[in-house]
Amino acid sequence: MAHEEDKGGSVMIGRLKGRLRPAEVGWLAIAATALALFFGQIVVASADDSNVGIDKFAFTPATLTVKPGVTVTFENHDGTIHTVIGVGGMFRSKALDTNDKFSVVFDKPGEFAYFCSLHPYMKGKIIIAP
Ligand SMILES: [Cu+2]
Repeated sequence: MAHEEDKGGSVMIGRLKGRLRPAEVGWLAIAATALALFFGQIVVASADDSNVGIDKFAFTPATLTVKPGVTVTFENHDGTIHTVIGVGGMFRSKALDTNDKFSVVFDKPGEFAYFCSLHPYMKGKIIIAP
């Protein structure tokens, strides 16, 4: 049966098959699939996700502009508890301890100001622009 399949293939494939053992061909296929998945995930991540760090009592970046439908994740890098509270009650995190995360999906265009309820001078803004 294997010989019948070889007849249908091109000369190049025939040569490759001659040089590589079936196990090697299998590993090549797995490696190619892994690479495709890896790069696919990177592209998806940059299109759909964005991050705001909380560093030294400041939201970084203080103003973030993203497209509608993007998930914005806030992550507290400080050794102090912070919160992320949307002005007007649009969203509200729990108390975020060190390395805690809080995500918001912004579906509609607009500007969304937020602050930390424990340190009200900590302010930021998410701009959703199509
Ligand atoms: Cu704070």
